[in-house]
Amino acid sequence: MEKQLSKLVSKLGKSGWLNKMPSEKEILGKLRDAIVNLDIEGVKKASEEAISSGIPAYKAVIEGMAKGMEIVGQKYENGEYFLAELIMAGETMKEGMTVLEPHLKTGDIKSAGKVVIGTVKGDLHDIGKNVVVTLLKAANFDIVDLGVDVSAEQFVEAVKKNSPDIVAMSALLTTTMIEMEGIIKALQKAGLRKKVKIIIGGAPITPEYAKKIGADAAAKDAVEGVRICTEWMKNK
Ligand code: B12
Repeated sequence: MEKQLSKLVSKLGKSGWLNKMPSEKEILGKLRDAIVNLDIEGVKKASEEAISSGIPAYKAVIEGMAKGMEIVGQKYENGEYFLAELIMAGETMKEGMTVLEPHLKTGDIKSAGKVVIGTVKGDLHDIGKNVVVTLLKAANFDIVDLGVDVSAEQFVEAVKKNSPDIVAMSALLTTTMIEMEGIIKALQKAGLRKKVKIIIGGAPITPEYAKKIGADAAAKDAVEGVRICTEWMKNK
């Protein structure tokens, strides 16, 4: 059996068939480029290719599509892309997510913990937050998603109502990240701060900023965020 298999592999190798199979790097590159080129059909195709090649869905999101979004941001800064392209890039990423998201789910296992999450007041960016939500769900967390433009009062109300283990906040703008401090202060004032762990994220967020405003952690991406939340729940 082993001999037959190695014969087959060698035959395929000689025929060049194996070499024609795109590598993981190539597929992730296709995903990145499809986002940069605002190519909805291309992103769907590359997402399907990623899944059929056995690339983990989270990797396709973080190392493929999110990398493309970074480039879109740079193009916007350089004046090469305008708001219309930013919107299209967001829509393109959402299409990719519809293919990848079902492959991130792990089923009905016991909840790992409860997370209240939202994008802070004044900020409408939700693609990154939604990636975090998807990966937290895949790790069996119960999620209360407050959406975008969420005020301190709404966070406080949601914590009172749902008694979560973790509060997660997202901000993509330097003008809205400052809202996070107000939300932490509001939780303190309501006597809820000690009952929850707080994690923050988004492009302008750093661990130093988290420390400065009294959050428990900052994550550079959704994978790191889920790892931190999972660690917290283990130590609870
Ligand atoms: C798409 C986009 C938009 C879309 C948003 C669509 C949507 N539904 O979200 C639209 C067109 C609406 C938009 C609007 C604006 N945008 Co915009 N946008 C972007 C862009 C290109 C990509 C953001 C994105 O989705 N990235 C992909 C995701 C996957 O990455 P992410 O959000 O960073 O999230 C990851 C991590 O940060 C982390 N994470 C995020 N949140 C959280 C939370 C937690 C708890 C954890 C653990 C982790 C985590 O995990 C995620 C996945 O790994 C960025 C450029 C960039 N490179 O960030 C500009 C950018 C953020 N936008 C910018 C600007 C200026 C604007 C506008 C003001 C433009 C305008 N003139 O109107 C408006 C503001 C609207 C508002 N009030 O919010 C600037 C911000 C500059 C600044 N320093 O503040 C950027 C950086 C572009 C630039 N280079 O100038 N934008």
